[in-house]
Amino acid sequence: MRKIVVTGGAGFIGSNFVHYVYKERPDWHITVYDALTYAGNKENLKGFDENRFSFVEANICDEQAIDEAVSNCDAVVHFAAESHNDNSLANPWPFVETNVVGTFRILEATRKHNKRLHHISTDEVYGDLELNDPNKFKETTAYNPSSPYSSTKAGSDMLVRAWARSFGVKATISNCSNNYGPYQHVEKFIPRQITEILQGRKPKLYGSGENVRDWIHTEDHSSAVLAILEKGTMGETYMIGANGEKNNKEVVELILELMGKDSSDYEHVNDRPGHDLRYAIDSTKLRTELGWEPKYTDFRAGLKDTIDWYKNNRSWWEPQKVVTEEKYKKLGR
Ligand code: NAD
Ligand code: TDX
Repeated sequence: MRKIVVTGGAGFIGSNFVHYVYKERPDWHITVYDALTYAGNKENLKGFDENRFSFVEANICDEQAIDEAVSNCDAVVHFAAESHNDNSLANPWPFVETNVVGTFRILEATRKHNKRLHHISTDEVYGDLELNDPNKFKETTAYNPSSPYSSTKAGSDMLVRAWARSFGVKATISNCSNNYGPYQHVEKFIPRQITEILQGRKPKLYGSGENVRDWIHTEDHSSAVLAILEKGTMGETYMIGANGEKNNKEVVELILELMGKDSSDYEHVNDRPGHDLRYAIDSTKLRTELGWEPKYTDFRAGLKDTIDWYKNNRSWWEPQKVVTEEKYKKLGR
C-alpha cells in the first residue's frame, strides 16, 4: 500500500490519522478528500511535504469526484461523516445524505475500481447499556441505534457489510468509542466544557450526568485503524476501545479540578432527547488478533494535555465557539 485517500481528513479524528500515518509510514502518499463543512478545518493539516500529501476539496456524495479520487489510490480510509448527535436531532437530513448516500458512493467507487476500503464507524450503532450490565459491546452485538446520527452510521455499516458479501468489496469496519484529544470541535462534550471555563462560564451537564462514555485518546484510535487497514481480515468488524468508562459528572468534575476551579462549579441543563445511557467496548478481538494496545491509558494525563492545548490554541477554536453556543442556546442546552 502506497497511496491512500482519507475522507473526512480535515476533521478531528481524520486529521489525527493523517498526521499519524505521515509519521509512521514515510513512504506513503496521503490524499485528504474533504468537503470542509463547519467541522472541517485545513488548519488541522499543516506541515506536510507536497510530494507526500495532497488535498481534494469535494463532497463524498459527488459521484464523479469520488470516483476519480478512488481510481487513483490503493486504499480508502473513510472517516467523513456528520458526527454530532445534537445536530442530528435538530436537522437529520445532512446525516442521511452524508452518512448513508455518501458511503454508498464510496462503496460503488471502490467496487468499480477494486480498491481496499476501511470504514470508520461508532459504538453508538449498538444502542446503549444499563449501568450494571456486565456485557460490553462486541462485534456480534445486535444493532439498535437510538438517534438520527447513530441510525445513519448503522445504515452505512450495513451497506459496507452487504457490498463486502455480495460484491466482494475488500472492506473492513471499525466501531470505536468516544474520542478525546486536541483539535476536537467545541460542540463536543469535553472541548465544550474546557472552552466554557476558559471563557468564564460554567460547564453544562445534560440531565443528571450519570451517562457513561468509554473514552479513548484519538491517537489510539488512529493506531488501531492503521493496524486494521494493514492486518485486518476482509469483511470483518473490529471494536476499538481502551477501557475508559467514566460518567459525565466525573469528567466535568475532573476538568474543573485540573483547571483550578471548584469541582462542583457546573450547571445542569436540559437533557438530550433519547440520550443513550452507557457505552462500553470489549476490544478483545483487536487486541488478540491484531496485537493492538492503547498507549494513552492515563485519562487524567491525557485530559490535562488536552486542556493545555485548548488554552494555547484559542485562535483555532474561538471562531467556532460563538456559532456553536448560539445553537445550544436555542435548544436550552
Ligand atoms: P468531525 O465532525 O470532526 O469531522 C468530519 C469531517 O468530515 C470534517 O472534516 C468534514 O468537513 C468532513 N465531511 C463531512 N461531510 C462530508 C461530505 N459530505 N463529504 C466530504 N467530507 C465531509 O468528525 P470526527 O469526530 O472526526 O469523526 C470522524 C469519524 O469517526 C466519523 O465517521 C464518526 O462517525 C466516527 N467516530 C467518531 C467518534 C468521536 O468520538 N468523535 C467516535 C467513534 C467514531
Ligand atoms: O454540553 C454537553 N453536556 C453533556 O452533558 C454536551 C455537548 C454533551 N453532554 C453529554 C452527552 C453525552 O452523554 O456528554 C456525553 C458526550 O457527548 P458528545 O460529545 O456529544 O458525544 P456522544 O453523543 O457520546 O457521541 C460521540 O461519541 C460517539 C461522538 O460525537 C460521535 O461522533 C461518536 O460516534
